[in-house]
Amino acid sequence: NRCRTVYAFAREMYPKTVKGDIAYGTAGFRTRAIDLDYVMYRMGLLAVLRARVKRAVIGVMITASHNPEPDNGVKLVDPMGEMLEQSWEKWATKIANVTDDKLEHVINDIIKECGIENMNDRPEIVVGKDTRPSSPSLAKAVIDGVLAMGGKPIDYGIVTTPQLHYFVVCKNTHRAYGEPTEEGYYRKLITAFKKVRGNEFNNGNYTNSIMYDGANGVGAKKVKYLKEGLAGSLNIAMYNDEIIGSGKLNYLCGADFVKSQQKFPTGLPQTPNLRCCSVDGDADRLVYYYLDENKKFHLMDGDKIATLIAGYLKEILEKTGLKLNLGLVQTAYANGASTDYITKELKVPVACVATGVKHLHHKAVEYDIGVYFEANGHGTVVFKQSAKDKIKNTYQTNNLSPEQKDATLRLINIIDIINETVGDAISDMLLVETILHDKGWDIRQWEAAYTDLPNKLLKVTVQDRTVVTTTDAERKCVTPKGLQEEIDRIVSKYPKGRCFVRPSGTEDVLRVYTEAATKEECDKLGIEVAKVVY
Ligand code: NG1
Ligand code: ZN
Repeated sequence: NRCRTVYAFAREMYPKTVKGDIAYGTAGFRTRAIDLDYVMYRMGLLAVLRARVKRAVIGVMITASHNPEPDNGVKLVDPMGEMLEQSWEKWATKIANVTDDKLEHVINDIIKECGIENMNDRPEIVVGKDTRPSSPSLAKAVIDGVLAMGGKPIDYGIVTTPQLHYFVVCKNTHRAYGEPTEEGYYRKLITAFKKVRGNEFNNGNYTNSIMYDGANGVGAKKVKYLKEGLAGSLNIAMYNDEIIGSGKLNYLCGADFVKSQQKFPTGLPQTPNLRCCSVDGDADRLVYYYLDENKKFHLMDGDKIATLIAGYLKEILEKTGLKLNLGLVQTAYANGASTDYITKELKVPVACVATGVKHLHHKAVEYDIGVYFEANGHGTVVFKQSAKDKIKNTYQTNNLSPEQKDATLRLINIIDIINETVGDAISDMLLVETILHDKGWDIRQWEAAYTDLPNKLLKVTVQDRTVVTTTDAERKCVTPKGLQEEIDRIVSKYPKGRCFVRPSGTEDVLRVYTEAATKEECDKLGIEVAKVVY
């Protein structure tokens, strides 16, 4: 009966209307919203199958993050907040592309291959969406899929991507990670933040006011609750909070605009030396920046955030006397100056992995405390359970000096400020503010740690981007034959030159990243390499 419902719904309400295939990539499915109805319905079906296999709650997030407003997308969230396991991406791609009359075959294949015997279980599927005007109808399609397959949809409405990951983890840990509600999320962050900050709201050169660019999206809607809860201890001045459907989502503002254009966003006051930050369309990326007296723009991107956090955690750990290993995970897009600084000055080990948060996350969990960030501002810190236990148990012992006790308590509260489940712009902002406050730094002192090498990211449209394959965390091309040798030859002409070429996982383009000693050389290097790959 159930099966009949599944296929009748598919044919009658969510027929596959698009001929071309789509692929479940680093960011799930992402394309024009008008082409996604049937994909959403089928992701609802798949989420229930995944939940039955894992015997756990699974999440479905509807968002296209920093993309323009007419786009949308969908990602599945695994039980501990991770991105969907890689081996299931093929099922997602298969179920999304099969014709309506073959849908039954694919579902039966999944059931058989994964040995699903609990087809009568009714697992919970938590569903969230961003503020795009297309999101409500797409969420309905997901929910219809969940219901048709016999799951129990829990609709959280409009939430940030990291909030949805948090809800999934709270539910699967039976609330050990926190309350699976929006209130629970804010309460956890606000309580921990206030405990660390204490009653001294300002400290040294640090002042407790920040300009916040909400990208006209969910990050603007949600920060209001935080703003109220933090009133006094941190003053958040909010900008770019247009009403839903304005068409302004991510337009000339938001973390992706600021990072990729290296420009000050529209809508914020251009007062010199104000500490500003931007989040992206689903509030999982964060960047900081300011304008100086000459209106020159200064960016503190994901690398700067990562080094600030890693350096600070190292200091705190030293104060506690705890022996825990700390590491930082970056991608090839991390500025070479940041990697140099963190290895040589801070002496924290650095690993480089392929683009995509799942790769960073998986590497970071190898450390007791793993900090991971993409240069674009997406990242977080993860703690091994054993490390958390050690920190808490140490705090209970009686042989700590007052300084050790203080540092250990600080670390305990900092863990609660962090959303370990996935990169979270709001939680990351509270962490950065906590560190700057403790150090008594203004944004210029933070910036002074190291100077970014001039860098450039180019997109090159080619006939078939899959002809380019890479190795060594995407830093070297394997095919086409001879390409890497040619790149090496060009790069060797430029002082401090670095360059790599890789196919994008989210757009039909090749990306060419370059770094060099001066801006002019960096641009020239980019153009030379782009000509070779074109
Ligand atoms: P692709 O399109 O594979 O380069 C982009 C970002 C990633 C990551 C994913 C997922 C760059 C250069 N690439 O990947 O860092 O955020 O989107 O959203 O920023
Ligand atoms: Zn995002």
